[in-house]
Amino acid sequence: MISEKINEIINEQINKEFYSGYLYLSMSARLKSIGLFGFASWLKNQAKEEVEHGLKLLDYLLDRNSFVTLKQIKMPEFEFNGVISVFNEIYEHEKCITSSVMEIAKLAEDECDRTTLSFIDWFINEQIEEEQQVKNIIKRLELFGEDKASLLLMDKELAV
Ligand code: OFO
Repeated sequence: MISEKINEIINEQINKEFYSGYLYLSMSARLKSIGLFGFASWLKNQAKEEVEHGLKLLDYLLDRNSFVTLKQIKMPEFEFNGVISVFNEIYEHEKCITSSVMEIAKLAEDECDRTTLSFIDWFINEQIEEEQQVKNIIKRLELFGEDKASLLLMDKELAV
């Protein structure tokens, strides 16, 4: 069994992952409503991945005979000021998630909990990949600014 502190921080992380899913789903809905179907489907897919991350953490707690406490998921908040602003918000959000994953790793290290440390490694690598993916989208959006033809081309590319 893992310590109470690790149990608690992982329960918090489950909530953050589900919140991420909720946030990306609401962004996806907003983008779909303005006709950016590719961006919307990419985000909907990200939302599903976030739920998978939450479930992965939940299963870990159960596999370690620990307690799962599902907390209230807050209402997703974001300002819609165009596509770049959405992706900048996602990038900032992912950086916060990376910090909280790092906090789990730090706590596991302090407690010499090698099982949690090795488990959380997958999340650290996933965060590197996700931050990079979002940064790459931002770089390209910045490149063509307000050009609608390029935006629609990218929308087509991102469709999943
Ligand atoms: Fe956005 O990644 Fe989950 O952890």
